[in-house]
Amino acid sequence: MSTTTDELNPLILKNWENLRDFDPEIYGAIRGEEVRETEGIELIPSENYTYAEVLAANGSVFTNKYAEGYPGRRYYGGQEYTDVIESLAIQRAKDVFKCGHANVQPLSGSPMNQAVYLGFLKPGDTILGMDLSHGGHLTHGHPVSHMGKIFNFVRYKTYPEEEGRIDEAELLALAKEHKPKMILCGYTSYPRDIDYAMFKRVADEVGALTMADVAHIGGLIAGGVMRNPFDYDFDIVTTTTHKSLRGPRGGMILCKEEHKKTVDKSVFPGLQGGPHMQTIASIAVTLKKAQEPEFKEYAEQVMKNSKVLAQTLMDGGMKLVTNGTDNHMMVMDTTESFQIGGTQAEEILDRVGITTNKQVIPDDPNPPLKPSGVRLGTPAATSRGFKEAEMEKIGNWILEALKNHEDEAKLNEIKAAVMEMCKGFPVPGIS
Ligand code: DSN
Repeated sequence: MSTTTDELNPLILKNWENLRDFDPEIYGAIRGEEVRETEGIELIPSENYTYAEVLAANGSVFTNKYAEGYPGRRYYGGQEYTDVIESLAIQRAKDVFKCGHANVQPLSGSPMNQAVYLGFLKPGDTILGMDLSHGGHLTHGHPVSHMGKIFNFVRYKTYPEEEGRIDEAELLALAKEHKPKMILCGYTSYPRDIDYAMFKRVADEVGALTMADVAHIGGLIAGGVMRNPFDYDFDIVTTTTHKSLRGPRGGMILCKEEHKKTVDKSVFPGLQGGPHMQTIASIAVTLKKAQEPEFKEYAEQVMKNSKVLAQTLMDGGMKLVTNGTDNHMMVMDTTESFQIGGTQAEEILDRVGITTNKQVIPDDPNPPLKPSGVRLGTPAATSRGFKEAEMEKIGNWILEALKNHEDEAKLNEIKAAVMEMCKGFPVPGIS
């Protein structure tokens, strides 16, 4: 190959032409998804529109490469470029999250949490984590998750009517009774910030490790608009990279320097084989983006948008779990507000081009596939440039659609308005 490394490879466009010609069904679905993501409003709080640069890195030749091991000590040859990208990703993660070590190899959120438990604990050990209907994740010990079978999860709850407060005395009593090896905070459906100092106090009382799964709010911590668990001396922090951080689908385990060996051994060879180097290249790009001043502005706007959306919904009679939000997310109790279950509400909103996801509410009497609520969030909408004015419109469309869901003409009118507004806000890397 006679090109220099800073020249664009002229085959890039040809690759897409080849895909279109060879496999029109798959190509058509990719183009269809581009249209869907462009024409509708994306409010699933765990999704985002990644950067054009990340799409490029993620579709790169690093998908060809095996790189089991870590920079400087791999089990295959030909690592001069893989070592460059992984070392950069690690250093940038340490800088962004202000921590002693970062492992950037977890394939996504579930393996990242599994690697932590399996590395630091023995089967049967106790983990004190959040009740799942109050916002905990499947990997925080749901019986259907393998982790729930291997470890003994004990649950704490929130007070949803008191803004989702977690009671320190209750947490301490549970910790003293069950003597957990690890105390876990950080959630998948919790609209408030976390009192890491309180968790650390309780953990210190019983000699437990502290872990925060900040998958949802990693970007908001990176942008400096939410608390960073490392400022409270946490041991381990896990985050996915595709949510508020705006990167590729992946995961990272961040920790104190003293835990480096345990974490690295647990990810590889403990749990995984060859890391996905195309993802690691994209994570490095994402973390470079997170260090730019624009990312702080982005994180601030995510929070402002979330406040406006929550207030608009509450003003229109929607009951929100925890009665508001301190982060990018809110959970609507559509059953109590409008006697519409979460599944039906999600379908009604899909019908008008607003994508959300059904969600259990604390101590939900209904099962996860037919829950009482719907979860919303602002990271993706903010990435395409929506600000407060657009969020107010979206909040009102949600209310109108739910209140008039039997009126086809009204739903068509809202859908047309949604598409019209979206036309003015291109999606990064797509439109
Ligand atoms: N599935 C993710 C979410 O939607 O929150 C958590 O892993």
